[in-house]
Amino acid sequence: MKTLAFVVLVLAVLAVKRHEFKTCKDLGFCVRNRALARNTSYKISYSIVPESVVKAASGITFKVKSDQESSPFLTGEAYYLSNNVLRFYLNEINPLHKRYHTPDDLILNLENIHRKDVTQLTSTQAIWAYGDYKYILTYSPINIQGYYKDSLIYHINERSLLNFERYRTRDTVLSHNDYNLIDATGVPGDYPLWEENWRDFTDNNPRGPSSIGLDITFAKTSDIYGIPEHSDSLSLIDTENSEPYRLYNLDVFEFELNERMTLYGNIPFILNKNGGFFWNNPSETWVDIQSSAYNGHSSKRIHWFSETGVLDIFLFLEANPINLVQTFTRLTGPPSFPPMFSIAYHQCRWNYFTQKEVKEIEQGFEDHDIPMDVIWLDIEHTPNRMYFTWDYSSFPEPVKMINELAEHGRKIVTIVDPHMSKRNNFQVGQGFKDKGYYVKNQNGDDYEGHCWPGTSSWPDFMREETRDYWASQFELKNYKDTTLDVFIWNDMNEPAVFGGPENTMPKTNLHMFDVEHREIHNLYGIMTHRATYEGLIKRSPNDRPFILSRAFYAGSQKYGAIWTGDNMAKWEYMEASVPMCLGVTLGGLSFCGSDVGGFFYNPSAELMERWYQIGAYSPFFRSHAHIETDKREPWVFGEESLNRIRESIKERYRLLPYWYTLFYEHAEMSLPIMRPLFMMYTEDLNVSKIDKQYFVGEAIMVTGLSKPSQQSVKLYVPEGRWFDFHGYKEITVRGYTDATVTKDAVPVYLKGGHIIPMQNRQRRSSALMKNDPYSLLVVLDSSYKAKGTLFVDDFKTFNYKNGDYLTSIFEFSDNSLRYSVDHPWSSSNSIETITILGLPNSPNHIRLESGCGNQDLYFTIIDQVLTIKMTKAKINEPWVIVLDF
Ligand code: MIG
Repeated sequence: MKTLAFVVLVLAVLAVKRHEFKTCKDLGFCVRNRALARNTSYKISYSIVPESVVKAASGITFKVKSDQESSPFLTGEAYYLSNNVLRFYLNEINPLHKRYHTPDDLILNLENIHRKDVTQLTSTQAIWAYGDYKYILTYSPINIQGYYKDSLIYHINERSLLNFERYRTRDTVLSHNDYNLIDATGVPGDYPLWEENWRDFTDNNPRGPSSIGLDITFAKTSDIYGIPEHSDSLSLIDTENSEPYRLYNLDVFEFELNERMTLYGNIPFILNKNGGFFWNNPSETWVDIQSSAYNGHSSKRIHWFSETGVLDIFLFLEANPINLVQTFTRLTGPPSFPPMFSIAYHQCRWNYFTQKEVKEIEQGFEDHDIPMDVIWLDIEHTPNRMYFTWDYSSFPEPVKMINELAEHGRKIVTIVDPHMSKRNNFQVGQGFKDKGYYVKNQNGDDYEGHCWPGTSSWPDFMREETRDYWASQFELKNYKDTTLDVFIWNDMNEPAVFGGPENTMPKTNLHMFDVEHREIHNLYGIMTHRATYEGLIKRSPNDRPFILSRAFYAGSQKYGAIWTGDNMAKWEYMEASVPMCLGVTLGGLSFCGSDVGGFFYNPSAELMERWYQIGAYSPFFRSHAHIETDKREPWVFGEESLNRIRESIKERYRLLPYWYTLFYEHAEMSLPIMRPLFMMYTEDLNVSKIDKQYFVGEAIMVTGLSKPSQQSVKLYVPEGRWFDFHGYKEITVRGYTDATVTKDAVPVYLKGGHIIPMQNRQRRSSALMKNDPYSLLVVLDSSYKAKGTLFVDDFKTFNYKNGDYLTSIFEFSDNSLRYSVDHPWSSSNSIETITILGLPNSPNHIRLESGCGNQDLYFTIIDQVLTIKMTKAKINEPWVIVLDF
């Protein structure tokens, strides 16, 4: 096996190698910004110069000075956006080096968003007040308060931690008067301003200190959420006595749980129930959290600081957390609308080594009657990890293999990592080199590092021409022996570099000729993802891409899915997969999943079953395993396990119409798919910390498990009417309860008031369900009402944007079920079964009041579950069914 050398090296350890990663004390900017916050005798004070305030472009521009200096050193801008967001920006007036500011079109979507004028401008304040939203920017000392319905939601720079370190020459010492500082470089302490040495690495930091920091206090707040990705609780914890939360995309090998350590992707967005804050800075960032009283109420004091860049913040105010996430998702989106196959079940392993093995795996799914949409090929399908090419000794006829899968509606995903082999027979790599598109080292030469192919270089995805060139590699004429049934996986795009500082590239590397890697690090992953997305669009403009990425940043939802990286086949990791994806969802990225089964180590049969049961309720549903683990396809654990795993996968397929409608609403309206309970029950204080239990959309509430042999689980049943999805029994308890758990399923509860569209025929892949009839599961609330929607299109193209789709609305009230077509489309699918839960008693008779031709309705009532069979109802024709009692 060609990978053996690496694998042995890599698997020799059992836990995260802490010493391979920096802590706050290893970084000068972290030490001094934190010291500033802790040592309250040191003060920085900045003010807006009142005479400098100018109304411009529907906002204001101004200059900012330190109280220790006579002339301003910062230029600023603030404006209100029509989505009720306030943007506030500060940069140096005359920096010694240009400071990196992420171009808006790289991350943001400002389409249909316009600026709204400042509503009041005085010599001391600028005020924006629109309806329920009000922002007050006070000039001296500079601070901003955000109000929703006249209640203070947050206060920015309340603690005067605003710190803006200007670029300077080495001999510059910023004078200060006792404890009154110009910036945090004046805080006494043992930290470097220029070169930083850590282990064997030297960061010679040639441009010197340039960090920025700011605090925000969330008033009347006992829980605060966001800043994914961390392997910790969803409600963020206080960090006063530990490390702050770190946001610096890294390949953290064998990451541990309950940690504020950084992981593969980061989204600098934080929120409570009414307020959100986006720190738009892609350099290394840390966040400290402290609970303390403010104006006599519990509050959360948050301190942000980044290594460099400009200060560009977005303030959000909304009626509830769903709207906050929605506005943030839209501002950094919109999310891509994934093709149907990609929300079905994926079978992956490092590695399926040969064409023959792929065939056998598919046959296994056929033989065991398990639906499956995609088989994945990890790095071993390439010769010497030269991506975009096939190892023909093991995959002699890739197109034949792909086409045979496609006959059953199935797809292939191949891995394409950003590290490009330097072997001289690798044409794609040679192309990047010849064109000068690689990231440079600080001397301006192509940066070379070590990764899977051996010596490698990394495309500079910050450059548009590099992204274009990368994108063109996916065209069928370039990516040989692929077809339109091939989709892509971008791994290692933090970027991961073997043996590099913290397993990534040096901060002194250069992008776009003069931008240090330090300035853009957290953008590298999303730009890889973007270039690949553009590649699939270039390959076939009307087909919706699917791309899985490991690294991410704010806005990654535009390009596809992410997963939580290299977890372990342990119960705790399965349990943690829920809060981890919930956190990512709060950052706008709903298309999240964990490696089902756990990446490292071998899961027991029971763990595998449980992971399938919960994985079937995560937006991205893929089984994956490390190269050294035992085989673990659904049938290797014996008959009983096979039956349970098959059933959980089939459950996912039955619910695909519901999932697909949710993904459509995610794409079109930026609504989150997975939802923590605090989002759904903003008034219920019991739910603020619940993060092992969550909603899929509004109708389904799932509870994860954490232990083997679990026969019951403590869960919380909020207000509402509830039914068990497995068996349809009504749940009558409320509040915390010990729910019985069988081996066959995790608790899945249906919330009264919703109608869930399903497809109940059993097929081998989602594509083959295209013409299948639909079913409606009507779950009545206590006033015997329910409603739902269904979205249907061709499952794969952008034609829906031109109106080629159907949406229907179904509503049960007054003993009638009304099916209406909201947006018609030529579809021949029918509705076959209607199941109604929660009727007060049994109807005597059921009749069709209008629509769908003459037909008899057959119905049965078993255990208070009413089932109606229809024979001629089409999904594109309205009808009404009446129940007579
Ligand atoms: O250094 O491509 O997280 O899913 O199987 C390991 C091999 C590289 C890490 C990914 C994992 C993938 C593996 N990759």
